Amino acid sequence: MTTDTSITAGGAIFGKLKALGVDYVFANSGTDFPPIIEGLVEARRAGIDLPTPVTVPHEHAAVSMAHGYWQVTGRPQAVLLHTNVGLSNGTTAAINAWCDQVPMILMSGRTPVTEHTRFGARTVPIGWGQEMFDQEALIRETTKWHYELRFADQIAELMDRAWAIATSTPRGPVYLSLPREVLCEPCPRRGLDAPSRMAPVIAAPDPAALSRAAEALARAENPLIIAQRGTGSAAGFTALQTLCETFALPLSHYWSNQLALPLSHPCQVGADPGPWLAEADVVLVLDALAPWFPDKVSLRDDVTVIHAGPDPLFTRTPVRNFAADITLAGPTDRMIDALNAALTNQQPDPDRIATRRETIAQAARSSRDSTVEAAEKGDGAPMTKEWVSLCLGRAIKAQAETHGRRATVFHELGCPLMPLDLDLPDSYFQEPHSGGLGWGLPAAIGAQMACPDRLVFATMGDGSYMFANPTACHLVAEAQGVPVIVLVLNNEEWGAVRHSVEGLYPDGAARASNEVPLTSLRPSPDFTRTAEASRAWTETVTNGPDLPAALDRAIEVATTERRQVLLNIAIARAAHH
Ligand SMILES: Cc1ncc(C[n+]2csc(CCOP(=O)(O)OP(=O)(O)O)c2C)c(N)n1
Ligand SMILES: [Mg+2]
Repeated sequence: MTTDTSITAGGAIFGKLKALGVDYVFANSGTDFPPIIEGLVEARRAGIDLPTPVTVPHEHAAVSMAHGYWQVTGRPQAVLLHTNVGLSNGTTAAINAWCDQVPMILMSGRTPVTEHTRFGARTVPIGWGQEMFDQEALIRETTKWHYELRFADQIAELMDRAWAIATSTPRGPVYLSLPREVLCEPCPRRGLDAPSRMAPVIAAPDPAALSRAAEALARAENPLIIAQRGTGSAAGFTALQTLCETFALPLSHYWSNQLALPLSHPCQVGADPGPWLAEADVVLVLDALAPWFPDKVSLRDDVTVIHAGPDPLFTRTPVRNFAADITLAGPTDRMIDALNAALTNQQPDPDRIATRRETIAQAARSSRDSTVEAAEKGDGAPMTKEWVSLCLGRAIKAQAETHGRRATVFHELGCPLMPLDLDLPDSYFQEPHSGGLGWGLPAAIGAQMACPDRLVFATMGDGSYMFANPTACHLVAEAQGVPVIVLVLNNEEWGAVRHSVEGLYPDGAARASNEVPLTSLRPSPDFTRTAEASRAWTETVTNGPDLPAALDRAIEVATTERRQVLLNIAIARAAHH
């Protein structure tokens, strides 16, 4: 029984989440949910301000939607799953969120502890079947903090703590398990409508380390920046351009899953840092988990390596032994500002900077030209992924010029970065380096929910599309009125797996066989019909030159009818390179 001063705990959680700035609770419910659903309606009736609950019929999609929503807003969301089984379905997506340092409040019910008498106690056999000694163990390695709620009156304070820890440097998901009997208890309303009483901890670099980094960069003959996970914010994106321009610093997007510089920037030298690294005397590793390929790169003996980022040593990665002569910890955008400020005290030789600026600009130009040239050769039937990227990038530019529309491309073995030629900080996201496939489509839907007027493209391989539980994703996109544009780059195989076999055994038996085992996805399903089941507008494109017009039609439908779109695009099986 609840009163004027209390509310069912299952509903109290929603009110508190709203007060913490959460807009959506991505949920997949079960028999642990009666006090959550009852409490939610009770809270609505009581006029409490609540986040919007969204029914997501697969947990991997629910967690990935929160991931994509964060990427375009910087606002952490919440996910509510069903006991251990729902949580385990969501765990791959939590591994991705953890790897990408995406804050979110993850919750799942816990089967009732008690077997009788108490309200909320076990009823049907799953109450016993879903019991675990340690449910939190499922998610322990990929959360910053985890706890099992013991009493309803802990909710306000615990959620403050969960939120503050999730948003502290380095950010990441937190997990709360919710036993059903506790969710059934009345919860005092005090504190539920207030923002967090705990401020997140924002790390800042050691001033001495910062001066050493600035000195090293200023005296460098052959500096290099490797940036993998973007710049932390739009302001960081602008600040990094200033840093690169002022000191003529070349930047490589090596395996980058976000943009750090506009791809047309004269300091952006492409995705291969190899030749630059061989010469480099100072390398700034900007939030990069694996900045180079240790077996293929040898650095100069006298190189100074600076690692800067939220967790420059990636302390939760057991083995990661890249040299780190100077480490700077803090949010990436603040680090860039700090370096800009520290470098104002340095006076590098202006002639050296001017000469280097010209060399870098030439290299940047030629890398960009050869990207376009190679992509243009891929317009066959079937076509290459690079051709799709080139056409999509051109369509995005045309939309920006004629309609002022912004666009974001999600890429999961879909459209490679370089031929897209994008220029804006949150215009591109690739799957996290944890590579738990199935992230791209739901992350794009989450982003589109946050930015309804943006063009959002989910580009992915046929394998990645199937990992995304596409039926569940299309249902959510239709239910939420999300006009996401899905490009399935369909080579009828797990090409990356085949390439990996051929890379490790270039003269091996598997490569010499007609069909590399365990990589074929033939006969390919007609993916247009999967999407049409949720009334998407679809087309199959087999001929490269037909693609630009198909993209224009897709954008027209998405923007005028606000309806989801899927293009099933025939992609050539690329040779290993
Ligand atoms: C959840 C999960 N299962 C398996 C893998 C292993 N894996 C890595 S790439 C890949 C193939 C992806 O195929 P597709 O999306 O069609 O892209 P393609 O390589 O064909 O371009 C697989 C299965 C993974 N990364 N994640
Ligand atoms: Mg494929």
